[in-house]
Amino acid sequence: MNTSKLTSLANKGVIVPTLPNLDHYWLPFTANRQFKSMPRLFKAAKGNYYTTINDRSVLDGTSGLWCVAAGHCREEIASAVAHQLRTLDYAPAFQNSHPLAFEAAERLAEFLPRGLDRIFFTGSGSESADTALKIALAYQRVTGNPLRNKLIGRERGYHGVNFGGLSVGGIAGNRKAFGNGLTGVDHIRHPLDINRNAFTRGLPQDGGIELANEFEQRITTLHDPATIAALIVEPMQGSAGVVLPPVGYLKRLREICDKYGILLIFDEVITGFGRLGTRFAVDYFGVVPDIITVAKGMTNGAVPMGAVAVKREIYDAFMANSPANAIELPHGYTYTAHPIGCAATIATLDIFENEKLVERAGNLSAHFEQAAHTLKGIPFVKDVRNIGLVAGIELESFPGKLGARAFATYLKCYEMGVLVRHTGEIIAISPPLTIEKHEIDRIFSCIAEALTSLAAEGEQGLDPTRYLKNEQQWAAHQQESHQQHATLEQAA
Ligand code: PXG
Ligand code: PLP
Repeated sequence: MNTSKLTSLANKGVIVPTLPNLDHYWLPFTANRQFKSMPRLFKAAKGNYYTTINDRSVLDGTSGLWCVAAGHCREEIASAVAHQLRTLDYAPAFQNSHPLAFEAAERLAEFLPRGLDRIFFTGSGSESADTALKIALAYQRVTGNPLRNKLIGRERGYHGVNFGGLSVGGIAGNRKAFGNGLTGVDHIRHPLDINRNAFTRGLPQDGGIELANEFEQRITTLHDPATIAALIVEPMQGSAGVVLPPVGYLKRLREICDKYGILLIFDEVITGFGRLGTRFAVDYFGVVPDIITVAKGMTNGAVPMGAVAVKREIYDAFMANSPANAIELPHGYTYTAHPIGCAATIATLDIFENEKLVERAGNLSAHFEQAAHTLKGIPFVKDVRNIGLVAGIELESFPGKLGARAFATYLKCYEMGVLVRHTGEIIAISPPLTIEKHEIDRIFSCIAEALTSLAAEGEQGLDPTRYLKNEQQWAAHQQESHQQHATLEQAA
């Protein structure tokens, strides 16, 4: 039912539902039927907290989906975006542009690791991943290596949901429904080894070099290395449940890429913008790729936007090897360098600078690590992994119900007013960089409490219908009142 119909009913003294009609929106990566039976809706947010539609305060332990690094509803971003919308709402991205696009690129280039200072704008992390892969393939072609056309990704990798990123990605559940994807793609092993490294604080110490060497072995035995265009990896695998590279691993991957002329792409959609306590994972690990992808934190989540930064030599190669007046890269989006995205990016970079957010995150990471590892010994916790302001808590599954325990933990924490993220049987924590120590403590003590109560409840604790009774009653009531309105409306 539309708003004007509801308003006219309200004017007739009929009670109007406060819950929107849930029928039409198909939620992404969500169990839609389950969600719609107990909708978890936020109506506002400020700083490190959300307000739910039924007026509860929820501490944001996840920065939204890893994106709201500077805390919610930042006035600086809101006013920059509002101003831009009133000044220049849109300018054609192809064959025209606007000054803010160049300013945003320059500001980003200053913030990014040195040398990665030629910037292509996108609308999301998925678009960044596909753009980076296309630039890598086209680069090999313009530099006279058209047979270098294979792409290598990694098991458990996440590079978004578009066909390129999906193909190099390595999360089986995301791939299997969607056919064959790109051809000419292979994957290297992921570095997670719980048996060896459970409860390691920070990076695992051992095994990095041998694991990276497996990449070399794979490309030389299964492929001619001269057919590989690029290797794409997340320096820390976020979506697959916080998988950390062992010491020395990324550096060795870089060496192997150099040895065989393979481009190295770091997908920093999650690790960029201070998440590890450094500006980028590049700074944390001291390993510099040829191409970096970013999104999320770049606009503080306020406007959908991403970017791909390439080494100057890559950009220059396109300029040097394309005919005069030719389009050097036939690629781009309607919304590439969208004015409001550029305004949000610049405002976000200002906040990072003014509030020294990266240093703040770095200074908090020891406390965060300590708090995360208090979960050792809590029921079902079989590993805690941490780096910067990221923690992954891996749980033992209930037999035959993979993911049910993490989902119940998420629901229980949500009831207790803390938002955590669950993926498979892993809880991932990644609070805004503006988080306070007492809030960090609250997140982990809430998880401990949730798990302890799940242990007491046994299998029935895994049943989602046990949680959020208010939301459930309210959803049922609201659905009913939507139906009543529809009936009244028909009768009228
Ligand atoms: N690359 C990486 C490394 C990512 O983490 C993407 C690309 C895709 O970005 P977009 O903007 O297209 O979603 C991502 C996104 C989670 C979670 O809970 C992670 C992401 C997105 C949503 C949820 O781990 N990562
Ligand atoms: N589909 C059609 C029919 C289009 O015309 C366009 C862009 O012009 C697209 C898809 C791509 O849209 P976007 O540039 O927003 O990615």
